[in-house]
Amino acid sequence: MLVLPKGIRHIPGYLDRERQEAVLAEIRAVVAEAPLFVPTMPKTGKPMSVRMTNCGPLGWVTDKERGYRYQPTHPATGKPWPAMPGILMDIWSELSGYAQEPEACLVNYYTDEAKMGLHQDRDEKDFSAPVLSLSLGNACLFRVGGKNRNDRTVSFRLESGDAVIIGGEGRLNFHGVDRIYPDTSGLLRNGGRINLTMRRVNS
Ligand code: MD3
Ligand code: FE
Repeated sequence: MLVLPKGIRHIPGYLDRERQEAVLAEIRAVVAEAPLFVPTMPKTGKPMSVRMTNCGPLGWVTDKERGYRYQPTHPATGKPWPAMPGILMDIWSELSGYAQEPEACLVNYYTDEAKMGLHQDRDEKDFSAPVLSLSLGNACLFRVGGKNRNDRTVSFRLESGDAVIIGGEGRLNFHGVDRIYPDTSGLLRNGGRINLTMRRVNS
């Protein structure tokens, strides 16, 4: 039996197909207004393989010059991020157990070749609020460890419709996406995977 670290809860199949389609339609509208951008690593400028955009008052961005940060505008268009869709607000209230609304929703798009290295999320001011993740499209192999890079990790699949809730205690655990499994979902016509990560940023 797979045991996840304390503070990390996986809910397989939380969104049924109809609700996945409804969320996807909203995300397509977000991407139309706030195009996917190529995030680059601080200092080196090396591009990540994931493409990103955001909705809500704040969005996570990174580039060579200014590094990881949250900001209220899109890095290419300079426009404010699109509003957080109501359906995402609803899912946040159903699952987060947190009274305040999410401030940021990061949209990560993975082609079937993309991955995300093991990392910690520490660009938020408030680590006590939960983080809520929703997966759409092809499955991935997700990995989560402890608070130190060298801690033991556990790996499991995230499928379309799955939710992961990271509570206060799991907030600083290392995590990453090792691979995408092609042709494991019919949700996205051109394959790949979308992950939505909803957060509080400034407490
Ligand atoms: C576990 N995204 O954008 S979401 C990220 O699937 C990120 O796109 C991954 O890691 C993705 O930063 C994972 C699930 C997640 C988010 C935050 C966590 C898991 C986490 C923070 C601590 C531990
Ligand atoms: Fe992360």
